[in-house]
Amino acid sequence: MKRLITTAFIACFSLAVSFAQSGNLEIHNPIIPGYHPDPSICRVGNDYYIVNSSFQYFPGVPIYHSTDLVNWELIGNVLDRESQLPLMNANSSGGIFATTIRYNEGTYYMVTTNVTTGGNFFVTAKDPKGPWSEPVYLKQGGIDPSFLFEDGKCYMVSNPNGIVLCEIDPVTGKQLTESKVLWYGTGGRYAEGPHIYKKDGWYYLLISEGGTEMGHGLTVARSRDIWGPYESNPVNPILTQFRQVSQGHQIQGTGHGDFVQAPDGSWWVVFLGFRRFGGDFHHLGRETFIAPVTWVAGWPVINDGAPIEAVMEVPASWTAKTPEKKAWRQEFDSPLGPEWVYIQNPEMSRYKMDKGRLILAGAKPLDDRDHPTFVGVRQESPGIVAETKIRLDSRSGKAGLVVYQDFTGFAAIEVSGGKAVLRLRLKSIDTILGEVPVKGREAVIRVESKDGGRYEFFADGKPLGSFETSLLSSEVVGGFTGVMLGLFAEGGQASFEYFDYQEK
Ligand code: 6LW
Repeated sequence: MKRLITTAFIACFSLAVSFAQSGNLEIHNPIIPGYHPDPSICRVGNDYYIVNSSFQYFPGVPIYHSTDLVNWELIGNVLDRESQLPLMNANSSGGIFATTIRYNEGTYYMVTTNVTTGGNFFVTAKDPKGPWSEPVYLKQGGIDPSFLFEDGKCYMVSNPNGIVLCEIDPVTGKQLTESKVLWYGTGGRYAEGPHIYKKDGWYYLLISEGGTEMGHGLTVARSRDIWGPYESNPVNPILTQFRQVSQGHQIQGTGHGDFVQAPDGSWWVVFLGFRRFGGDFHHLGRETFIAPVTWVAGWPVINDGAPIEAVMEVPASWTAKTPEKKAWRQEFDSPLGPEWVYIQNPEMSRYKMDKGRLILAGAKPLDDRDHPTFVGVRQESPGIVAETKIRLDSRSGKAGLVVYQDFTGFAAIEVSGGKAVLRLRLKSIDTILGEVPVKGREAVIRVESKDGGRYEFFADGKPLGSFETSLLSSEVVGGFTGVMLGLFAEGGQASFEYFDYQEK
């Protein structure tokens, strides 16, 4: 069971709950913090849904629900069966790339690419909480597929070479027309993440350019005919922090977005961005942000052209409660919730619960890339405390708590016979940063980050070592993901009494 921690912790970190003034919506960006890239959004009635890419993790494609665009609740993972999501031996940042969610006549569609196995496909559901169908594979290649439903037709865009359009059968996936190139973008590298919309007699083609780093951005083109020709917006890009005015902002890399219209007629864009810590480094992955969209002379304008800020008061016809910091304890007496994910497809015989303990049977090392025994959650705030109580149940093997960016970059508190060690594994570096003795193979192990600048590690309250979060950043380790906080076992068997997660 997952219990909210509501007493001592809340007193310590004072969870301010405030209401924005009527007529202004207070947005706290990112709206879905931690590794949640490539957001796609759809609205059905008063309900909004966002999906994100998930790469090598299983289950895949987290799906969030909101009624106010500010508060988002994880309601599941779209791909929760191996038949939908084969990930064996998937490289870090392989697996599931960008996703799109759409709704048409009673059916939800989630379309994406498994870059490891299978390519482009979609799944469908009557209820976004699932169950979702088996995959229907698509012929048109490239990444970042998206659909537009119009007048009984289903159009697909993706980016095999330029942004390409075809019509498909939304039941069988069969391609019904040739693929036609619509646009190559404005000349930025990596024209990708396309979505197509119909508004006021125009087709708008929204894409990302610049690569998903500092120079990322959104550009748009329009046409009266879905097949083109498309004219580029004269003031592209419509979103980027890669300008002089925003060069000092913590938030960078904004791009890869999707538009949505609220019931009151207002328009919004959700997009990815990242927050820098300790210089030009980000370790929490690409996160999901939001900004208002207005239409000027037939073109979308994002946030009035102003930079994206962490807190923005924007005009809206509704207000919303400010999201709270998270603080919870996972007790191991019932199945884990959708926030817990594995690396590649797990062998569930290695993960058992008994008498309130999570029992992990160790397998290959974490850096082996072959479905190690690992289960973890996203680090969703720069300031966190994560703690567990572990008991090594076998004479051999080691197990513990890991801050994991990918299989070439992680730091683990490893408990083995009589000691807890802090091991940093970073590309060609594999080193022990600290060691303390533990009694009887049991220890309380803990990682803290006060403000996103450093990680500090402890065993039974004794310091094991610390280092800058930049060592586990995407700039150093590489990849498309963000830090996960996980429990693991390598060889042997270990059991865990609880897992605490607290945001500062
Ligand atoms: C995604 C592409 C991108 O498919 O990065 O930022 C890729 N944009 O559109 C992986 O997230």
